[in-house]
Amino acid sequence: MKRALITGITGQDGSYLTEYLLGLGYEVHGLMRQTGLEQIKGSTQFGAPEDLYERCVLHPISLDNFPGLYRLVSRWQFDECYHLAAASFVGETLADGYQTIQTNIAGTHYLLAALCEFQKSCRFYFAGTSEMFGRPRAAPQREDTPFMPRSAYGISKLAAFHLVRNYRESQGMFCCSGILYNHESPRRRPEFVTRKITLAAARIARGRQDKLELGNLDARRDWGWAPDYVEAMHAMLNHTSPDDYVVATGELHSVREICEIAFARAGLDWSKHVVVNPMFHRAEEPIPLQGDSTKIHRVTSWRQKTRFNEMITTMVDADLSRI
Ligand code: F7E
Repeated sequence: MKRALITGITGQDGSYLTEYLLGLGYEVHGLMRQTGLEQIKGSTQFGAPEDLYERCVLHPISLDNFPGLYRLVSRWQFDECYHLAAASFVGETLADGYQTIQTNIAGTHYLLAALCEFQKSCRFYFAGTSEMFGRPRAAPQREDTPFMPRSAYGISKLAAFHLVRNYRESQGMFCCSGILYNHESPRRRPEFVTRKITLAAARIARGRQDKLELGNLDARRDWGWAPDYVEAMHAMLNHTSPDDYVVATGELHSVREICEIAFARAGLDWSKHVVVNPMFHRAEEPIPLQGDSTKIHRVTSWRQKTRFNEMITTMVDADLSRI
């Protein structure tokens, strides 16, 4: 039986990856903060099966606890480590980004250093992001497109991405980074725009809310389905050699399209409820964040299975059934 360690196990991706690996017969271990029990309650509230974490071994160690990480990897041998934990909100300003930069860079370094010391053969996945491209010079972006991050989050993820690559090249470790574009699900936290919209559409349909305030309705992103994307993480670690891969749909859609689909699914006319509030407006990139996943398609059998419309309607249905 293979044993995997997942950091950020209670997040959206962590919960889907846990289900996927348990289904493949893995023994799953998860890292969580000391406040983890509350987190677990929070994540089941967002739709993970109630008993999911009872089927795992949980370790209440935060990423900044270097001695704790050392003790963990000196006691347990892992075949695969999925490093998903991160501060992940892009809208945060640079001036407020100290914690994000500290956690995302140092946490990755601590984990890699501990694995390198005690179990160099453990395969390591790092959750990179399209935000490393930030304001790209070309679209669609591929693995060789120059990085130009423009948020504390993107900058910290890019520094960690380079750390991961260096451990691969200088230590010979099996380290992969996924450069994942936006990926969504009913377990997405409501501060992200897809879930903000599907939750509001459901609440409005149930008479719990009247208006939804959004930023730029013309903002476009390459949105995929989170359960599909965790399978890409596993595919990378189970390939014969380590590498970095863009994981995206290659399709662009706008915030307005999400509103149209989500509100129609809830039986509503979006234009009667959505209002623009400049407070949520972010500078748009003149060239869109749109990924080219040719490489992972060529190298592994991974394919995206769920399309945009189905993703949004599934999210609305989940929110309607919860309210
Ligand atoms: O924004 C626009 C906003 O906050 C998507 C994270 O997982 O994906 C995610 O980051 C778009 C942006 O996600 C609102 O300006 C308009 O253009 O859902 P989001 P994100 O910032 O793209 C990347 C790949 C990650 O790695 C991140 O961790 O929607 N938008 N109006 C809005 N966004 C929000 N949040 N709220 C609005 O009212």
